[in-house]
Amino acid sequence: MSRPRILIARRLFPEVEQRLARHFDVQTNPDDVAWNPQELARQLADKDGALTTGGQRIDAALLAACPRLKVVANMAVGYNNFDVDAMNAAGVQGTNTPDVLTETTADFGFALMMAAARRMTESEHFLRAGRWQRWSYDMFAGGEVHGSTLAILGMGRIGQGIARRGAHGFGMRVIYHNRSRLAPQAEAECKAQYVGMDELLAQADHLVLVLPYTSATHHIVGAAQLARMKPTATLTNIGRGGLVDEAALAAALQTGRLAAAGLDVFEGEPVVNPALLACTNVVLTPHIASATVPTRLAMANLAADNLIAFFDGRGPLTPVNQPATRA
Ligand code: 8YV
Repeated sequence: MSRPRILIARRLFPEVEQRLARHFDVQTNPDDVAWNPQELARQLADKDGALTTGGQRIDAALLAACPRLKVVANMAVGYNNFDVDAMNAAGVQGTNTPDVLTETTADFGFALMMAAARRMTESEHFLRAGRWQRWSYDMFAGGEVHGSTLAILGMGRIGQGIARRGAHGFGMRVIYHNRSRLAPQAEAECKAQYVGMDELLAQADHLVLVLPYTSATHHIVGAAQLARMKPTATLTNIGRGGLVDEAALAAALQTGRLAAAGLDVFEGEPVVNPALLACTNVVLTPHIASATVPTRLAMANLAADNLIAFFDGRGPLTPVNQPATRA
């Protein structure tokens, strides 16, 4: 029997590419081209499976052009690049990479919140520009982190990781809002109190967004929500750019309606809204919350494990959908 054909959509750890090549006929992307949808469909037209990295849209149009495709393993915990309904209808299994990135991503979310609150990049730019000439009492005076109120919107694994860091490491009061309330034991572990969305916004000293991006969470924080926050508060987004109305956020940052923001994700990434680039009180990073070498390797290996288990007939390890059987 011929071996399944796999596309690895972006350049990956050589050891993971080699591992996959022991199981499959593998096509790699050594030049690391970010293919457009038409080119991706062309590359996938004769493939049985794919390893994607979150930036490739798997939708009805692509699936129609790729009749052999049976499984797509996303090297990301988020899978908003998957049209799950279209994949279910087409009989295509999707998988993601939960758990292996939780603590690393929570570390980064916490660091980004702190960097925004304590104005770290803004003050570094000032220093590098040779503008530091003397001490002054309010030079880059920011907001307090320890002992303040940490508000988490989206209390999944990563949200809970950030909550634990705030509660246990920094003595913060932790409040959260989520589709569903955590079990009492999970709430106790991160000393977190469930509140409604309005209360979350009004009480937040530092609001952190860690929820999945869906049609229901599109622009979940816009002008109306920002208006309910304290002007001294910060907003950090490590979920997906589309959770925030970026134009409204930029306006709030520019007018002093909000003190600062930390953003690792952007609606049009890798293109960043110029209105955000024009704000000095925002820390901007290029979607790197999970980017440590061990974590990215674990993510790549889990995506590979999913493909291997799927084609072995063991079933996917971390499925995200329940597809109809593909003919
Ligand atoms: C990924 C992420 O690195 O896991 C996610 O959902 O956003 C990041 O950890 C990114 O999506 C590229 O795979």
